[in-house]
Amino acid sequence: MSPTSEDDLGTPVPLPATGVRRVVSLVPSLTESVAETAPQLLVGATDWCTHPADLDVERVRGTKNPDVQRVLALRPDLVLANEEENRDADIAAIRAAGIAVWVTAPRTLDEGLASLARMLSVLGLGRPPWLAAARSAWASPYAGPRRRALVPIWRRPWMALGRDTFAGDVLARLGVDNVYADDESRYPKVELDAVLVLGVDLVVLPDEPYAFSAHDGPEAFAGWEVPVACVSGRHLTWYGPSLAEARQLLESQLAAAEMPPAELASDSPTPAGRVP
Ligand code: B12
Repeated sequence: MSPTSEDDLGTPVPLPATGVRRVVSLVPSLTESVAETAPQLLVGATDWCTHPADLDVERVRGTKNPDVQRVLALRPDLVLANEEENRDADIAAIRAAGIAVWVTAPRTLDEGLASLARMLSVLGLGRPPWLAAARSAWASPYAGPRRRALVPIWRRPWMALGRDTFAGDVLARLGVDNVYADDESRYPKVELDAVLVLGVDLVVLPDEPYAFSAHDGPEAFAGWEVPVACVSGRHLTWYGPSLAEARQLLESQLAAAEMPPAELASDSPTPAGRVP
């Protein structure tokens, strides 16, 4: 009989008695976690699995549209997934074909670290040094002043971090409170004109999933009279080895927030939309 463990959603996952030897990851940050710890286990990953840069495994298309037949053809012992990155239908199809799937679902930094530890232990990998480094990097509480921020993650339409997100918790631990933390959605579509009434003193623009940059994003907030911080999306939203350096990097990127350029972009609110 195979051993069984429960994934983050409490679903029993049957595991091979001989241990997990072939893994397909459908989540970029989990791909990096396995690749940095035991690269020989990984046989497949998505086209969006960009780290480590030299990762040389079969690609199975996107996180939201994996090629299920290609996943199955790789004969994995275990497929790694995430509740919000992947679609239930794809996970159900893989399970229906008799392949075990481990679904992660962290919504806070602590849940992320615990989820990674459990996933790595199911893979027979124990506690790698990067996980200890990530724990220690985030161990001390933030003690400085707090700011209220809008954190867009998409443009056309504008979408932002909402309720119960891993990235929202990471920012909260850096003194940045999300103005949409109590929204009913986790990634709401937002009207920029409506945001200012919420009281914003910072805009945080990660460079993924939308590739916000100094040239695409900050200009939409001209007239808001609040600084804009361009930050690494990977360090903000990925639960994995990047957490070991994320605190220091994000702190410095938040500290470097600047007033946006003066010209107004076509989809920015007018200064009249600002509440005095
Ligand atoms: C919000 C968002 C995020 C959120 C996470 C939620 C998500 N991915 O949906 C954050 C900001 C964390 C994120 C991160 C990333 N994202 Co993203 N993201 C989006 C965005 C802007 C909206 C998606 C959306 O509407 N989600 C909300 C709804 C659909 O999700 P939901 O309410 O959570 O519902 C889903 C789950 O609940 C799930 N579900 C429900 N019950 C169950 C049960 C089980 C068992 C499971 C498994 C699932 C499940 O099914 C629902 C439908 O998918 C899209 C772009 C766009 N405008 O569409 C890109 C997009 C989905 N992201 C994308 C990518 C690639 C990424 C990143 C890899 C970063 C990057 N390089 O761009 C990272 C991965 C982080 C990681 N951990 O590895 C791509 C996917 C491409 C593809 N073809 O597969 C998109 C399409 C953007 C793009 N570049 O084109 N993203």
